[in-house]
Amino acid sequence: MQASFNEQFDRHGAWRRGFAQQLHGLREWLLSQDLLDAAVQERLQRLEAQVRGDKVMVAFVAEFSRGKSELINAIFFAHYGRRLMPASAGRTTMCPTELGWDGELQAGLRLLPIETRESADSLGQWRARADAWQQFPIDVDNAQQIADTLAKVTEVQKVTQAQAEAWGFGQHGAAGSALVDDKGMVEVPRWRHALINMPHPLLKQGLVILDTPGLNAVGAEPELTVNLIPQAHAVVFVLAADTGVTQSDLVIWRDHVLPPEAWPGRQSLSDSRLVVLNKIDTLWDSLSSGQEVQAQLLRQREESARMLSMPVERVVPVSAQKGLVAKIGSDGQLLQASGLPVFEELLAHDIMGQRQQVLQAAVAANVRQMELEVQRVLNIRRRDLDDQMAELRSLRGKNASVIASMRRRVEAEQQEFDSSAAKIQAVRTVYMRMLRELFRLLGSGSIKLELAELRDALEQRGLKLGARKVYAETFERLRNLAAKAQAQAAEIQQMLGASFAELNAEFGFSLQPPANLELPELAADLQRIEAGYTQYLGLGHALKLSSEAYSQRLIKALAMRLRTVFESAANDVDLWSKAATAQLDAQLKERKRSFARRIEAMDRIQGAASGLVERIAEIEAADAQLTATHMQLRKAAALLLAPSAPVQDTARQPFLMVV
Ligand SMILES: Nc1nc2c(ncn2[C@@H]2O[C@H](COP(=O)(O)OP(=O)(O)OP(=O)(O)O)[C@@H](O)[C@H]2O)c(=O)[nH]1
Ligand SMILES: [Mg+2]
Repeated sequence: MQASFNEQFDRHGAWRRGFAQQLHGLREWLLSQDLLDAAVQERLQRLEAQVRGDKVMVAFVAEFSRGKSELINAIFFAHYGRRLMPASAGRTTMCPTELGWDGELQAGLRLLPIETRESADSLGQWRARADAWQQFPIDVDNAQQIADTLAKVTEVQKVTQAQAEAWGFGQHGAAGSALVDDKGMVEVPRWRHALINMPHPLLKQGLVILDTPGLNAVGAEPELTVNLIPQAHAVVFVLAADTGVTQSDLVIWRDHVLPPEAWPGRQSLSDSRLVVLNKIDTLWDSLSSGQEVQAQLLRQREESARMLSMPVERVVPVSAQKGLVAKIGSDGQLLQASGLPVFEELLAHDIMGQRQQVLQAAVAANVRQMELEVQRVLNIRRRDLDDQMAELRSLRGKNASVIASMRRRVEAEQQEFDSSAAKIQAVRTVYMRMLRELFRLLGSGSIKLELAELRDALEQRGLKLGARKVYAETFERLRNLAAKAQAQAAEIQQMLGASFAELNAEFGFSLQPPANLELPELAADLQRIEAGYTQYLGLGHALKLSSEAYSQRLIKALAMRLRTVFESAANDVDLWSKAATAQLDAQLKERKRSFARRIEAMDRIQGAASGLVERIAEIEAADAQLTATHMQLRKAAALLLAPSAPVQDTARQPFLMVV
């Protein structure tokens, strides 16, 4: 029970690795059968990369001092026998802190100085510049050294109010307006963002944990509130039993945890949000009976659930501190009382369930498509064998001159076929032109263009009361852009459909009209982003928006997010396009091969009387082989599509061994 989160995550990791291995095996096999065309290859590679490199982000968000960092210590780092992430009374974690593992880098802490806020570049852009970060190596076997290093995330510095404002802290400072000292100085965080790279088993498997500081610091980093938190797979919101749900808890919940509207395309929100009612040990009062404490706890859970509009089962009572102590001291009873195991179980179940669902959906769609694509080639091969067989049978008992004339006929056919290449080339040229236009629509240039007006509006000095309107118009235009891209896709599809029909009629190909190219994710994502950002343009943020640097960061963060979304649509287009045109290549190749075989067969038959019989036997064998290949393909696809697909043992061996 104790390692439930770890165990579940481990199982998920094994599942993914097994899956990736199976996909890899399938690819090798297809290659050996000469069935791996560009489209299938691309599809499998993407799927493999998605399954292997899958990251899962869990964000801990709450008002300061609710115990976020302590909870992270208790869940992930108890085996170090001490507290690793700094957790103490008052404000502690001063900058957003991401924990993960990147094997390319050394274990260590990287810190981005707060001064980088003077530039309008987004956090995403800074991530790519290694030299902007200060690096501190950590010794993974030395808990004390790790704790000492991680203490840096609590560092602050005093600056003038003007400076604090330039960095986006408004007149709040990092620690509330009360902290302007008698010299007029404000305390602000020393760092803007921290990245901890640690070879923890869970982090190695793709888990990323995001610890955040209390309210003001969260609000000051648009990237965090508009990109990182909304994209986290799970958000843990922490309340403290000794304070109950305060006004500022509610503000954070409403502004940063609870997305403004139901998110299209996602399962219900409550599945990805967990509320922790922490510090329940403060209720373990020696004067009250156990029953009284339980009753009070239940009341508090119900009250919290009501205020946050969450089901009460998703408000989990926990004592992070006692959980940590219990794990370190191997005190089973205290651990149960801390509620930590129940929470870990829920968290693991949520995250893994969600990720597995997403991955399985991707796998299902791609494997089915791949199977169809491969089947198509197999069908062509089969038809070709049938034709060859008919041709050979018609030659039975015929004399040499009949065979020679047949050979000439095949050669003539071959020449005629070569001329189809020019026609196909013409189709390709038109197609490429149309495709380029589609990629242009989805490219970063056109997003930049659509954002120009909003950028202008936000970059003006002073209060930006008109920003909301410009914002709505901008999204209207972005939606139009998406619609245009969709229309262009439909046009391409039509063009290909018509050209394929012509090629089929003229040259006897069996080109299938390409599947519909739909970009439903694009529209849904746009809607999500629009809803997610609206709040930052409201009156509540008017003051913050009057800071030029803040506005610039906001628009950069928005542009970055939009680019990702449009890029992902462009990727879909790319895959679709490869699938459509790979058919052309495959059929040309098969046809060329078929001509060569037919001519070779005629030569053999002319050379020796036994040639015909031999050739017919060969074709029969090839036909049987084809049937076997088809069966293997179906088996492999079925295996990949099975809901609980690869278990560790079978995953170790290439799937074909099973056949
Ligand atoms: N009694 C009790 N104290 C706790 C518990 N969890 C955390 N604390 C204490 O609460 C204080 C704040 O904990 P942190 O983990 O630093 O809180 P945080 O939410 O990370 O706060 P910031 O980093 O400032 O945003 C520390 O002194 C912890 O020891 C708990 O379950 N019970
Ligand atoms: Mg903290």
